[in-house]
Amino acid sequence: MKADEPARPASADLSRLSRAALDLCAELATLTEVPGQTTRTYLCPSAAQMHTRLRAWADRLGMTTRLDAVGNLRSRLEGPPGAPTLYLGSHLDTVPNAGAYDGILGVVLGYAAAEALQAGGRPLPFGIEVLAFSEEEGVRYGVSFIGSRALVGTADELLDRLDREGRSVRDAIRAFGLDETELPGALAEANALGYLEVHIEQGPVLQDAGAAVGVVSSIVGQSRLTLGFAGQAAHAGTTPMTLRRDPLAAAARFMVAAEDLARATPGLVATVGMIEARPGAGNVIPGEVSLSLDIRHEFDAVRAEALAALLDTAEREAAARGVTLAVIPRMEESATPMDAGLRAGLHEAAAGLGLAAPELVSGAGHDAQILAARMPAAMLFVRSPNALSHHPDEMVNPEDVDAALAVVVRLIENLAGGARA
Ligand code: HGY
Ligand code: MN
Ligand code: MN
Repeated sequence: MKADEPARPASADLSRLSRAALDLCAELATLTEVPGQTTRTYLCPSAAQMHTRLRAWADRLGMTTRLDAVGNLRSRLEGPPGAPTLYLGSHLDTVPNAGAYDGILGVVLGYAAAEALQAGGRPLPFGIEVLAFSEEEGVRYGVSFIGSRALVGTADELLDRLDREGRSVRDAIRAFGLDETELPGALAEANALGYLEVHIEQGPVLQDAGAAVGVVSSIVGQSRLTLGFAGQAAHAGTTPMTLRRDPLAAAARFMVAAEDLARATPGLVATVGMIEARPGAGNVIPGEVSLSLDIRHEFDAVRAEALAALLDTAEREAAARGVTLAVIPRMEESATPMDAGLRAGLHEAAAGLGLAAPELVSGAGHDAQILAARMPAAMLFVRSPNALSHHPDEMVNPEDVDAALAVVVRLIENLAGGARA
């Protein structure tokens, strides 16, 4: 081993650690607020069970662990005094009826990387902090990234958001035994070395490319809104078609237009994931309809133009039926390029391991696009063999997770070697 070559843990150790991480993902998937499926929303009771299991790994490594004001679990290996921190991690919340890897794989691989680096024997010239973000999916409050936004100082504007039961983010924080006035203490360091997130790809690109891992070039921008169509509830049998003010008919035309536009616009995706018609009886023309719109594209201008066109369509279809339209913006995130230096570091580490690591745009949103506002941020994707996610059949190949851990550890050792004082 050359003198300046950083010590590297044997690949057998890395494989043992990555399998332990996978076993932990399988165990954590049973921690849920809905028996029989994996569902964990913001600060639900199972989040506390997650914290207990993750703390056990951190404690074994001698890491110092805390819960910050929004419920992010944060475990640190201290570096030399005054040294910057490299943040690793992802989110521990899930969508309803989720798989076992979205988010949490990046958290447990953060602990596995910390253990591998410790085993390398030589102290790092920077600190390591493993982050388990409390909320990324936006399920409970309709807004994503409550966890990571606390690290960049924008979570305070979410404190009054209400969930379906009328409880605010502030209520949820206090009910969990936390204190929102301590939000300033959640800020990430100003001179952080960076943020590195390992995450399943959740799509078909790496599988089609035959690659175990991929380097994210940028993360798409996304807009999430609620559209409320209001007409006149009436008798389904006695109300002639010409006298109806049917919001569901207007909403249906809008949904078809959204699919048509997305199919016709390269790289655009538009999704209506939730729809509710009230009063919700088969023999009653609905009075009100609310639906969600999630629209995304790699380029913000394309997304903005498509959104404007779709809102025009919604207005037109509503007006044609004497229906009113209310548009409630829920979330807006710009497309975010990943840090060129860390991307190059990931490519160098992968090449050093003989791995192809194609670059790809992330169609999913990630905490890395929030952290990028305050530090260099990068993501390493792990192949999704069946291209399925946000579904219980989400899967990974264990040997791909081995590869991902090896790339992350090698990158960090290279950063240490280059950054060694
Ligand atoms: O919806 C997403 O893009 C991610 O899963 N939060
Ligand atoms: Mn997700
Ligand atoms: Mn995710």
